[in-house]
Amino acid sequence: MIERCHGDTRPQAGPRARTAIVLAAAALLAATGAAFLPGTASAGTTLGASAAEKGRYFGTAVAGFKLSDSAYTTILNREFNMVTAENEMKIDATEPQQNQFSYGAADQIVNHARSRGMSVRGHTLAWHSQQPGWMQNMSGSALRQAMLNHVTQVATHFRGQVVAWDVVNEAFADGSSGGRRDSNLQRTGNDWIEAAFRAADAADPNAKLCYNDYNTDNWTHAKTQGVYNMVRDFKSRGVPIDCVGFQSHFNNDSPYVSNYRTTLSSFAALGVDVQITELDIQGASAATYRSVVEDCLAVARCNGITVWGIRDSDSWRASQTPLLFNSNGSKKPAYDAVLAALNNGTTPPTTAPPTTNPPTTAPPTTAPPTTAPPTTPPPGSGCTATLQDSTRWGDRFNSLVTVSGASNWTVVVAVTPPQKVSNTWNGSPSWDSSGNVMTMRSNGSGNVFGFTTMANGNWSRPQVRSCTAS
Ligand code: G2I
Repeated sequence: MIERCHGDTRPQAGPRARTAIVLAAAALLAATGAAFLPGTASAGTTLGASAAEKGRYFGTAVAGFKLSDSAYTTILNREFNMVTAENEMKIDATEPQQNQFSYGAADQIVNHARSRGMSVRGHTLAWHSQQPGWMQNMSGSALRQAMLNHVTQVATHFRGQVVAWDVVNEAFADGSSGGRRDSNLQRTGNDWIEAAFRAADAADPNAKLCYNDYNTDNWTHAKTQGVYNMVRDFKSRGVPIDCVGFQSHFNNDSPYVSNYRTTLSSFAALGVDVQITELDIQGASAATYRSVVEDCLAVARCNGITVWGIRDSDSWRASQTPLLFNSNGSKKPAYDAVLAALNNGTTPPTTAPPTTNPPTTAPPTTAPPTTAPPTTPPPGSGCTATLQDSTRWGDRFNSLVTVSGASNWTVVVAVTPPQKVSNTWNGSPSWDSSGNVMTMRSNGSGNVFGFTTMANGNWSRPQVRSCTAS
């Protein structure tokens, strides 16, 4: 059974955090009997397709200059459904001279990904590192304004193309302080992080806005607690933060620890999504990779995993051979372990995940799954579209629509506000101005398309309004 993976196809309307995430997925397509394009990924046999069946994504960092390497792109296109530009969206790449923006390399990666149905994580808008020379030399209010302008310009450029932004990267100090890292940005005032989030929110109200850091995996570490306290504070004051990225560069000095799941679930309990954003593991222990995947699957708000490169030779730490593919492109035991974990893993819990100290906010509870029969709309002109309930999570649910009577079709589906469609697959969607009515057109992926609806408290079934053959 062949599946074609999904793209970022969210509507453009709706308030930010209330619309929740984007990154859910294709499920149960194997059971539909749908015909799909040859050459696309099979559910259960690639990282992206298997993650999608669990309502998650599996991504990789991509270096733009490697897109001409067919061995590289073969693996990229086959395995992954999320892409992060490894360097091309950083400040020095996108604004090399003040107010002169340069998007060519990043656009190339975004276009490569999105034209193949992969989504894109943006990395990163504000960071003490990889600043262009002009910014390194700035301070005070001039720097604050330059940073905010950068956030605004870049988030605006990629608006609608980036599903989640690392708005601020690595702002906390290592060691026992649990406080902020000193930097020129920090010296503009402690509120620089929330200012960056507010600017990003204004520029792209639909992208998920993440804080991203490393060495925040161990729940007992001061740095982890420092970030946790900031996120809790942001949530309590309404600062628009949607997600926390855990880079998860595991090595002998900063190893995977068994309380990692506690870390993920504790942050999630604050009301943010969690994402594993730059995973690599020194030596690529299959067991450790498996544990990381299982930990993510055990936390309902863990949306997905991104590895920081494809082959060992692509890694920033190549000598540690930390990735899932050998330098010759062959799959390593860690790859098999990850795929098995994705395929055998537990579905997201329908009850709240365990929380740990200090729990603050109760995780959302989940209504029981509906068992209502499929809804059949009135026949349209020349085709029939039948909507069927699919996988359901604590905050969202999937629907599958099967079209009969036409191979080129247009189906109109409506969701009920405040529901929002956060993801689609196997069709080309467009939206009305409300963002609640989706017009889905066939795109050669067969006669079954799917979409994820963020419930936002309303679990009513989306309605098929029409099916038109074209
Ligand atoms: O350092 C590992 C990662 C830690 N978290 C944030 C990530 O953004 C970071 O990624 C690495 C890239 O993998 C490296 O590729 O960030 C480094 C610094 O931005 C990247 O290294 C840079 C080199 O410093 C540059 O000299 C080089 O021109 O890569 C550039 C492109 O190869």
